[in-house]
Amino acid sequence: MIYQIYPRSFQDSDADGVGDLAGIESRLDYLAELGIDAIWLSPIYPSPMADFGYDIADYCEIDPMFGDLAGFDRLLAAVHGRGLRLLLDFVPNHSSDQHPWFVESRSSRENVKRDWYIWRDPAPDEGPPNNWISDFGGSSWQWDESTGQYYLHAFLKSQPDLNWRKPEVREAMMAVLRFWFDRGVDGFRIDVLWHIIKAEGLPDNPINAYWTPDRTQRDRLIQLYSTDQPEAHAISAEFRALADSYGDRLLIGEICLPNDRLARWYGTPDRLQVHLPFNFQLIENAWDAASLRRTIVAYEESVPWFGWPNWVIGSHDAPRIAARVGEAQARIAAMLLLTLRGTPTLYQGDEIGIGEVQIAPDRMRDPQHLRQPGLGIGRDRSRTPIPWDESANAGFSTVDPWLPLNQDWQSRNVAAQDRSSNSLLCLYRSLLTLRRSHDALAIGDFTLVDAADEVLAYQRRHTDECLMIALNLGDKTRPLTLPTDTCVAEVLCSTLAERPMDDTLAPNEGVVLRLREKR
Ligand code: TEU
Repeated sequence: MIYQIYPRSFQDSDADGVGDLAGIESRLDYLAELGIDAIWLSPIYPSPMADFGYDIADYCEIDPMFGDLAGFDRLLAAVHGRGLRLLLDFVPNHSSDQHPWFVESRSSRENVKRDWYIWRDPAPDEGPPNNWISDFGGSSWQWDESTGQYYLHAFLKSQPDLNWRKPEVREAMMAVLRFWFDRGVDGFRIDVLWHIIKAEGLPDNPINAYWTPDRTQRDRLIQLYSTDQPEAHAISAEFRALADSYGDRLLIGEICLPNDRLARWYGTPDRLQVHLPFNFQLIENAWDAASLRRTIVAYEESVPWFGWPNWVIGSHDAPRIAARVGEAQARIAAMLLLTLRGTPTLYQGDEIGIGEVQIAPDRMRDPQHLRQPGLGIGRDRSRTPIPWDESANAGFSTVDPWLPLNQDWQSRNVAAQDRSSNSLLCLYRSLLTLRRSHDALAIGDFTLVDAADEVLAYQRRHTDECLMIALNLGDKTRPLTLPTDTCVAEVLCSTLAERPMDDTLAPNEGVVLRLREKR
């Protein structure tokens, strides 16, 4: 299992209200005990923090807010010392406008780095070169007065897009990957991988006829020419070749596309791309058994035979799972995430079920929200600090944290859940232990099983072991139907403290059962 750490909000060690590397190091025992395999760190590089680290000013350094390279090496050694892996966030699509490459690029039209970024003359009407809209709202083009051209930015104007058609850019970025691989990093999550190349000629994107004003400005257009270009797949294959040259390293692609197009990012058997194109469908899917069933089957069918599936249920960009499905179903979500076939990614804080967090308007920091208020797309609510215990500032910091804590932190914190054997945290630990001790869960086949309404049921099989998972997505008691000629050999886990001793599922109950043939 991959555990995503949002470094600003994990643990502060130097009393500035923002988390840091030494803080993470001090909490590694917690992660090891939870039973994770790898940590993915959101960006820790020098950054003006306009997009909280996704605007990078130096790809090969650590922001002083988080520590320094020596501290990073210590953290990496400590992670490895516990038998865990460390993945970094690689942000190839754009840099910060403070990156020396961009500073040079915008200095004059003749600068050697001018076309390291995407500069264009205005359209005949003096407006932007095309109709593209930034993910954070407004035109994707920013006018530069002193050199009389526009530059492209898929996100903030302080995040100019790099020009991946330029060989020098590719070489510089490959050197970045080598820098971290040489230090011993186990892999990368690659930010907006499907964005990195734009269609030749930068044609206008088509209008989305289904757009309504409750959706983001970005969705006014279909991102046909600005994303998912064939040339980006070639670059993805180059990343993989480099990673493979180092041996056992992992590449995850952050890619938001439908199944058929997502699957292409695995590459082909003779030219592999990323190991795991992130699968965000559990984040987006309606929370009901029938549609989850369809989603899971369609995704399973789309994964090529040489590829390995993965599931993500939360992130620093998405609403909290517990806020979305509620306290009772957050336990079902945990069981689903950890029993599906494929690598699960868990976002920090979801293991204690942090739900909706109220953030006063004057404390909101996310540029996505601040630029398009009123749409409910703010990401701050998923980025609040981890409440560790009942002490001041929840043990996260000795000072007021950069974002407020979850309102219920005095009861919902790691220490409290550690003490209560019935907590969500303990359920996560049990499920992770189960996953480790049963190959059927870790690597077994997946088959859907017929089930009552509102129940999602499937089997996982490996050699002679057959496990069945049954999840009651509703709040009524439901029959627990076993496949013909089988009976329960053992109840390996229930999401509830007391499981009814009959062939039913209690409201909001999920179970992992070991089946055997009836004799
Ligand atoms: O996110 C890319 C991305 O797809 C987001 O725009 C997403 O659609 C949105 O946040 C959903 O609410 C990555 C990072 O994860 C995000 O934090 C960055 O802001 C973004 O790239 C730019 O680097």
